[in-house]
Amino acid sequence: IQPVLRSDYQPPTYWIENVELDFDLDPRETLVTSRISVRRNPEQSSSKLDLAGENLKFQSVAVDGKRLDETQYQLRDDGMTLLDLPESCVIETKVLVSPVTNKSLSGLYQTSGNYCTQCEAVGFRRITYFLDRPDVMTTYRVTIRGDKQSCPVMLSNGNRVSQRSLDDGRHEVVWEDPFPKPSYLFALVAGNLRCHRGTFTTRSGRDVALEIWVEPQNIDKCEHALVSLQKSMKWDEDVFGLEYDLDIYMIVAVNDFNMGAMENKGLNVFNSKYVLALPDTATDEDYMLIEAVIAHEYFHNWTGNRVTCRDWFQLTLKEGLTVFRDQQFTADQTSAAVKRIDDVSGLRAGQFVEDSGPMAHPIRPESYISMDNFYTATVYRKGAEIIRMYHTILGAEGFRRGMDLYFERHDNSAVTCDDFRAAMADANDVNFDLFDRWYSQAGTPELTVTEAWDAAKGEYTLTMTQSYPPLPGGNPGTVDRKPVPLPVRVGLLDAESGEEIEQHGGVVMLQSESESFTFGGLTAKPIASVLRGFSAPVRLRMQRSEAELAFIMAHDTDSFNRWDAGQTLATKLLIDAANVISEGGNLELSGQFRDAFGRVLHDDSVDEAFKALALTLPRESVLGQEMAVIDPDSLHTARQFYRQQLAESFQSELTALYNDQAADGAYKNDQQSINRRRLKNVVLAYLSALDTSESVSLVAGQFDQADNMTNKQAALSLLANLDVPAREEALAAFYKKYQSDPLVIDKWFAVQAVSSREDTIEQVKRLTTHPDFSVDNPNRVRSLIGAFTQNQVRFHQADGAGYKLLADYVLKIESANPQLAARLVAAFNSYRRFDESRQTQMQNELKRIAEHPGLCKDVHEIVQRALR
Ligand code: DPP
Ligand code: ZN
Repeated sequence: IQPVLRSDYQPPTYWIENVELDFDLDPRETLVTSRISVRRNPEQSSSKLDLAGENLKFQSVAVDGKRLDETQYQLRDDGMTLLDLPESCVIETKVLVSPVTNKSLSGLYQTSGNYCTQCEAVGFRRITYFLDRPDVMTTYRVTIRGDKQSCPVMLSNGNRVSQRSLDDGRHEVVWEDPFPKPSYLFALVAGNLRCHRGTFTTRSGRDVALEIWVEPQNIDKCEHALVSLQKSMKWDEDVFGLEYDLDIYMIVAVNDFNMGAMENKGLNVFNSKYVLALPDTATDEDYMLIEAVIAHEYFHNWTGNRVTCRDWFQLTLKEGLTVFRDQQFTADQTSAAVKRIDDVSGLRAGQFVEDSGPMAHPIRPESYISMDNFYTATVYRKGAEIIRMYHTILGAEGFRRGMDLYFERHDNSAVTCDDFRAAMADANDVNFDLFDRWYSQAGTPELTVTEAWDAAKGEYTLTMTQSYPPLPGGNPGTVDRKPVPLPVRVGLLDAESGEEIEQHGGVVMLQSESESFTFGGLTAKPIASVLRGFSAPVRLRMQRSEAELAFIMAHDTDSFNRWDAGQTLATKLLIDAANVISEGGNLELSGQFRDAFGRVLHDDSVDEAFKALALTLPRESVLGQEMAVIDPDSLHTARQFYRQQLAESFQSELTALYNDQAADGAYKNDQQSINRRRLKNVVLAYLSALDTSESVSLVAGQFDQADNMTNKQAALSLLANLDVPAREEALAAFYKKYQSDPLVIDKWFAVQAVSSREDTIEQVKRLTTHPDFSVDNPNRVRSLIGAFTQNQVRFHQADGAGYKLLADYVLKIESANPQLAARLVAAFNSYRRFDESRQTQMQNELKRIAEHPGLCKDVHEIVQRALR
């Protein structure tokens, strides 16, 4: 299989001036007729045109009304070549597609009996022959004919321009989208749906109809999504001056969806997980994610749709930027400090791992076999960090100037990451040439910081050095990597009082491999706070005593670093503890850490959400990254030991705190109540670590009495780890109560899959035979198999049973849903980080998958990268 290379980009031989699509909907034989008006690209002289097409049942092709014979075109598995076209003409093709048998959830498919499309990145070619590439932007007129009974609602992009009844029990709707768009933004939805409506008045006074379309039983679960959309529309006007352009904005929720959501012009299609919410069925985190994903897809209307990507290597142009925008939005709606901590935690847990393994790639990749494999944490989250660095360097106003120029130059066109970088530079008269390296190099840089104090001169010096750790062999992103520009936000604290030394706070730029920064006029050696707000996506290496870390935890004015100092301290201690365990020694809780934990517990100056984060120990997967060889068992034991010891040391304080929060009364949805629930459930988790009959009753009591899903799910997750009758009772009660709500049943599967119990693998195997388990529904597969792969201690069980389970499921689903299978198989990517026995077992499973006859190219790509 030949990879596609970034360096191979060629403009098309023809451009498309407009397209008319006709759909005669039928579950097995939907007839798609397309008429595309093409004109030869003036920069090209070829009269040949290659159209992409996949899984299409070809019927006919005609040019300017004349049907072509077989000498005039060539059909291939992946498309069609028209051999001799005039300078401009209309090409009409007719194909049949089969939505009901399409389990890949790409192209036109059925979900819960409704029709739905997914075209990004390359799904449009599964609907019709087309120039299915993002640099071909055109206007669409779409006619849909379908059965009145089964498809009372038929939607596509843009505005509905006509509607009529046909005489055979069918009806017809025509949609026109006035904005030119690439094919990946096309959408069609048809079926039995109901609408939750709202409006938004733009700042220029236009009324936009907002419509959220869902299956009838979900009509009462849409208000949060609607309000989130209204907030997003307002925020983008306020912060970026960006106004919505059509008169209607539709969102459709579907149950079977490979991604989170899709920003199709004027007609977003969402995984129902990111739309539907009631307090009884969705957690506070679900509410927050819904708001963030609604915002993300809405923000794409400008950063993605109006200005799109020239080719798929530029994906981070729209995704990194749009993730950054949704992060800023959420920060404004909630708490900037807490949001930053959550985002960096996510980056470290996911992207850092990706960036140090076989899938490490630059945010702008150089090659791919399947583009679907590059919708990654690197392109999205690291991409957002790169955008954040422009923002840090330029400030909010400078960044806005850059954005304004970007839209001024590139509205309605398909551009590259270089164009974005140039707009940021030109609007601010700043040189961003070196920033190019962030787009072309893979791996997470390490930033090593050392300090020196010159008492005689009153000067304090920080020396910063950057380097890239090696990546597993053969990765093109590792060749000749050069230093990247790093904005490092620094502050100095008075070592006596803990106060900020104001004149020395700010951003220093490390532009080369190593540089020293000196701060003068000091009377005593300060304590430095480095990389405040996580101002660059690096691993910070700075020798710190436990006392210094505790000092920063107590005094830093930067809340990110306060939290991070605690994480650094905990990481050091937990890894020491894991090493003690693997050597058969005895564990002791560090007194330094106990004191620090106690200070956080008693600190009334911070909000509850921050406190919840500061009291939470780093995840086992994050701890593992800091070990030379990941030892999942010792890490798990060490972390459990710390949780239990802390709970015992602070039992009365934790109990008092829990009771205080528990006295809050009925569920409320305001930010403070959300923060308090977050803290309450962190505290409950500590108390549950005591594993006494009182603590079990406390958790079981919360489960029984909870009037909201946040508290209920938190208690259920804790019970799921235990070996007590209350566990089975709670799981049974939960199932019974929510069995008709698939999103809640996903949670039921997931809490069992991430349980730390020793029999988790057996339970997961058993659950794969549960009547509610289905390999056709990605949410369900992710909630059981995907969640299980995140359970470090159980997935990596020494006998390899977890590995076999995963490999079996990858092989079971790969031919039907390659995208989903490829996501799952990536759990093996860190195999080189484990001991030899685990390495060998994972490698053997990878080889077994690699040798599977007819393996899909998505899985093939991940597996062959892992094995090389
Ligand atoms: N659905 C994905 C996203 O919005 C792809 N565009 O990020
Ligand atoms: Zn996106």
